[in-house]
Amino acid sequence: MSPAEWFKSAVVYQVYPRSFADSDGDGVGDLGGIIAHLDHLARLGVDVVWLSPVYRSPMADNGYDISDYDDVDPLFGTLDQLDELIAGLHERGIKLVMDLVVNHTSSAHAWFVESRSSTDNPKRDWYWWRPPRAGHEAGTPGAEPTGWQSVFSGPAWTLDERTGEYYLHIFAAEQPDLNWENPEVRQAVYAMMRRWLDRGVDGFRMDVINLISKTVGPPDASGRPTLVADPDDAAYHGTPPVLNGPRIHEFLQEMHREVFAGRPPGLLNVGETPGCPIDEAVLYTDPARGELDMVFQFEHVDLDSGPRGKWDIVPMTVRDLKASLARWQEGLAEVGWNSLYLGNHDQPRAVSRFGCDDPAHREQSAKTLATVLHLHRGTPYVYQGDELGLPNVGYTRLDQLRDLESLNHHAAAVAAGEDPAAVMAALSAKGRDNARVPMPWDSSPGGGFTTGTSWLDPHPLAGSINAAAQVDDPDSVFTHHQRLIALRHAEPCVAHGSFRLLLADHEQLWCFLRETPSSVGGTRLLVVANCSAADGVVPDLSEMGGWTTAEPLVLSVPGSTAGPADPLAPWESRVHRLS
Ligand code: TEU
Repeated sequence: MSPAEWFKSAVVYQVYPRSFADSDGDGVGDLGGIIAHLDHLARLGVDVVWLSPVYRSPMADNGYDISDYDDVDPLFGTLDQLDELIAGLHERGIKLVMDLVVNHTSSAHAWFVESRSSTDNPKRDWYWWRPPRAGHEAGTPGAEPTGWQSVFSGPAWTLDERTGEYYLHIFAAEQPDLNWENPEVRQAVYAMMRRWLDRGVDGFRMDVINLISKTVGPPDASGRPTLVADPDDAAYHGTPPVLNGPRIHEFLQEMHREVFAGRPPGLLNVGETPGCPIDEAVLYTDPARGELDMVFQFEHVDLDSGPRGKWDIVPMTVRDLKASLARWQEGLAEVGWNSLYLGNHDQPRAVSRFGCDDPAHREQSAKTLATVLHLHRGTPYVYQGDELGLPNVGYTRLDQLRDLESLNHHAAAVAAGEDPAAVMAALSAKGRDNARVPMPWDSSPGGGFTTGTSWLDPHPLAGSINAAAQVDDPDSVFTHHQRLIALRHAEPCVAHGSFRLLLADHEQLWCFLRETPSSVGGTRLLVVANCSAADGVVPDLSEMGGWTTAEPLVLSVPGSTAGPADPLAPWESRVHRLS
């Protein structure tokens, strides 16, 4: 493996700073809290920490609305503490990847404050400003330049009264989109990225990076390129057509040249790319193209979304899930690289969504989800709390929630006549606050997250599901993650072996084979997992050819003497090395 491919045997842990650990008692997680828990990360065995934003921000979207890319928000601490975190991680052999949010800034960023000040301000064209639609008075319904809807509900354009023009925001009105067509914008972003690398950061997780290239048309009367001008065009309405735009690869290759080229190997750049199909992911992650190392694709986390989107929850089966991941294994088998994740700060808890949060099966299903994820080909991401098997909270009331995405959706859906109870049920199942519940460190009141009152209520199960209860327990979900991470570090086949799905049509079993060529050892790793509450499920493995020995490597039921083809208990999984 070349040094540039180091990330193929690495595991990344995502820290959502607001909810990880609070060191000053204000009820909000901070850098001091992360520094105080670095040994938890070292003990787990992870190689990289992805840190969600800690930059200055009005916190409209919990930091994904940045007002100063070069400073730490006082809520989280200081630049000196960030330097201490970088040093503390590096001392433990752990890299730090920062979240890079450059599709948009905060509306409080100096760039936007200047841009909005007048139509002839030098930074006017750093954002997407457009006049009201022809024939419409500014501020009247339908006067927005296009009929696009924001991801966080409502129009994707907001009128600025001072100049009578609208500005584009794919997300919240507090998150105006940067105009990447403007080379000044690009160069300012690249310079900022270089400053962070010079400070010792090891790369970036690039927020919605495949949205930065908008499809533009001929200049309008003001000389600015049109976006979708024709109201009869389907792209004029609904979700903005900004995914994987016409210049995205050009921009990413320019970024690579301007920021990363010439730096020593060892950096990690992962793009968050909603709506990215496999063929685009190959282009993004082909090392020869100099764009990204890997991407977060969304196919599997959109399986339970119906035609009306995320909150239109539809049934999803194990067959759907394993088929989706297998498509991506096959699609990026020869060129490119997969990230592997089941949860993050935007998703509901994996064990509730893909496993089983019935107390009888929660722990086993959390271990088995980890087994199948970590044994796929790609770089696994562990989201804080998922290493403990933390389930969804079970929200029942709107006042328990804090996330603007959920609160905006509730307001819009109820205003549109939807049943408030059904809307609340969807928010409880898929709302982002599930992932943002304070990390439970011990069984003390509040779970050891803060000595104050946490910004979001502690998990109701923190008394029993917490780090202190698991780190020394050989049968815990935490320890199971440790074993999986150690296996990836010790067994090259986990990182480099081919992938072959077995029993593709089985409704309960998730089984697959990982193999390396005989020229490099000829290792065969077999994963058998029962992703159901059914007991005694027997895997028919005749399709894969036999074996003479089947060394158990990682078992969700420690001490099991079962072989690969023996019956599996509910949510039991086994990894065997075959010869
Ligand atoms: O999320 C981008 C994204 O795709 C969101 O639509 C996300 O999937 C959605 O919230 C799930 O319902 C990124 C960040 O991860 C997210 O936290 C930010 O809110 C968003 O961009 C804007 O920066």
